[in-house]
Amino acid sequence: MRWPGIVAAYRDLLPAAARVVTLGEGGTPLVPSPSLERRLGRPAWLKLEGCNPTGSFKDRGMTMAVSRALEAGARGVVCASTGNTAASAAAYAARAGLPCWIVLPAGAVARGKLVQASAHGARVVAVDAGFEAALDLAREAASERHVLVNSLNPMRLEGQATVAYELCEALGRPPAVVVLPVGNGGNITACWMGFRRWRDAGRCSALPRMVGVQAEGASPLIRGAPVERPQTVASAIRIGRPASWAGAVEAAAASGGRFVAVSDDDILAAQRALAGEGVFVEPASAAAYAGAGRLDPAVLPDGDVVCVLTGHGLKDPDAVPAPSPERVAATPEAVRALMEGGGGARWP
Ligand code: AN7
Repeated sequence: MRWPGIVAAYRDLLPAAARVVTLGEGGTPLVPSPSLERRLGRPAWLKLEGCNPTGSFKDRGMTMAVSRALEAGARGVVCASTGNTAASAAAYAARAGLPCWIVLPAGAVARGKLVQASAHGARVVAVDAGFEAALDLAREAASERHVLVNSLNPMRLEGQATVAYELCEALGRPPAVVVLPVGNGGNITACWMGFRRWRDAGRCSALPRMVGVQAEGASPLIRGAPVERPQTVASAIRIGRPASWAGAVEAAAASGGRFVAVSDDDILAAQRALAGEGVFVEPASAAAYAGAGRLDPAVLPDGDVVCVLTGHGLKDPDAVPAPSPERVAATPEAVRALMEGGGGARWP
């Protein structure tokens, strides 16, 4: 069956769109995590949002935001970004035939994301400031002609809510716990909205606990105060003043969930562990897995635990130690001798 993209798949739960700009986003794999199941003693799942068209969950929101912008007669779209919003906005704007303007914190965006934005023809502006200032700039520069497609645009959250619908359908009921990385707070807000919509439509009665994971050096929601100069290897969530602060707090509190902080070492170890079971994600996404590993099985509700893995590992190749292939003679004997000895390129 051909997957039509989230707008067509969940038409009954989304605002109407006359003309849909889609790249077939959503419908992403949900695969078991043997390591997390062992750790938590419950069915544990990985939602592979890195399998979206531009390699991150942002595509779910971007199909809605760009469709609506086109419909409203916009001349272009604009966003600030730690990288994935930029890549997604650039792709969907290209698809719509609209120019795309991107404001980035200089030197703070992973290589794969920058490459994507320029490949799709976006105009990229870098400022000597953090993401928060870049967002302020984009917001002020935006207008009816140049529509802001950050998650402050309500269409973004509408689209991102569809991850909740997919989880409920795939499992036949809502998960007991959903763990996801939090930067600006848009995604946890949208996901929680999605579960409540699913319940209000009479399709389930229970709701999951929402657990938001932040990096220790960029954890305003755990500290309860903005972080002036956020630091973490997970550049996607290097955000000290989340725009959707209230929505994120509400999602965790109302669902009986919480926020968890994980160190950069935890994040990189989680990235390696996931890669070891065949799933390559960027550091921000690995944070969710690291946070899930911190949950105490003794107080965890029964049922499925889902880790939302928001972005693909290829987004940020520099976060991984450079591979060092073993050099051998170009003969089958030399290669076979290595294989028999169990050698090969390893992640150090
Ligand atoms: C892989 O692209 O903020 O809490 O500008 O790229 O909704 O911000 C990205 C965020 C998690 C956090 N995982 O989601 C941007 C941007 C990945 C991300 C988040 C981001 P929010």
